[in-house]
Amino acid sequence: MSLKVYIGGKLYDKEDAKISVYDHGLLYGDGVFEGIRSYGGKVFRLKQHLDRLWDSAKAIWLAIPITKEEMADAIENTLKANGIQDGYIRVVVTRGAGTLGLDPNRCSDPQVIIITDRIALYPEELYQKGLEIITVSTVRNHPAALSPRVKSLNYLNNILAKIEGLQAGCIEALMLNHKGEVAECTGDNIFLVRNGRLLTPPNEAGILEGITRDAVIDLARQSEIEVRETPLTKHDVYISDECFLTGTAAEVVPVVKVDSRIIGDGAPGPITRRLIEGFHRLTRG
Ligand code: PXG
Repeated sequence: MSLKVYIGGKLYDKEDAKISVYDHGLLYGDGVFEGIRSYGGKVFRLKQHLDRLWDSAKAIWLAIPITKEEMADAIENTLKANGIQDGYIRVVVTRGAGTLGLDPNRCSDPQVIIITDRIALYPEELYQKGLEIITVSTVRNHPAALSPRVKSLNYLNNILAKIEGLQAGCIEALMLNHKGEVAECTGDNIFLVRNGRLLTPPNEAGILEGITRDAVIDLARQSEIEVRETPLTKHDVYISDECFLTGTAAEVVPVVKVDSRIIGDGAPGPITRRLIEGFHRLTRG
C-alpha cells in the first residue's frame, strides 16, 4: 500500500502528492516547516511544535489557513492512515502558487502538507561511541537578516554548512554566528558540560529554539543539574568535559571530537549518558 500524504485537507498517494511549480515554497523557499516525532503512537511535544510553526509563520507574514486543533487532527489522521506508531512527521506550509515575481500578495492560498514516514536514525554506534564534528566556515544566518528562530523552507545556510561537514567526513557540523560565537549545528542544538554544569548558547546567539533542547534543559533541571544559557566560543567547546547535540531526529547524541580535539576523555560522559537515558524514558516510557 502506498504511503498517504496530506495536502490541503485530502490524503493522496505519495506518487500523486504534488504541488504547483509556481508555489513560492519551491521558487523562493517561501514557507515554514516542522520536523516532529511520534513515539508509540503519541506525538512528542506536539503543542510546542505547533506553537513554533505558528510563530515561524507569523514572522514571515504567512497565515496558516487552518487552526492548531485542525492541524493536530490532520497529523493524527495522517499517521493513522499510514499505520505509523513510531515515525517522523514533516509539516510544511508554503506561501502557495504565485507568479514568477517575489510578491507574496499574488500567491493563491498557502498549502499545508503533512508527510508521515519512517525515520532515518543515526547508527546506534554513534550513541555508544560518540560523534566527531568540525566547525565550518559557513556563518549561521545573521538574526537581523533571517532569524534562525524561523524554521523556514530556506535551509541553504544549513545545507552549505552540512556540505562542508560531509566533505570533512562529519555528519554534523558546528556553525558560529556573525560574532564568532557558537550557535548550533546544521540540524541540532549544542550543549557542553563544564564542571558539572550544562552550558548552551542562548536564543540571542542566533539559534533555532530546539524542542529537544527545551526537553533536555527540563530534564537537567529536574535532576538538579545547573543549566546556563550563555554565549560560548570554540574555546569553550575545546575545553569542555562533555559535549552533546540535541534534535528531533538525533534526540541526544554525544560528541567526542571537535576540530580534531578530543572532548573530555574521548568517550560519552556521565551527564550526557544520564540525559540520554532521561530522554529515552520521556519518549518511550
Ligand atoms: N537547529 C536547527 C537549525 C534545526 O533545524 C534543531 C536545531 C533542533 O530542533 P528540535 O526542535 O528538532 O529539537 C533543528 C531541527 C533532519 C531533521 O531530518 C532536522 C531537524 C528536525 C527534524 C529533522 O535532519 N532540525
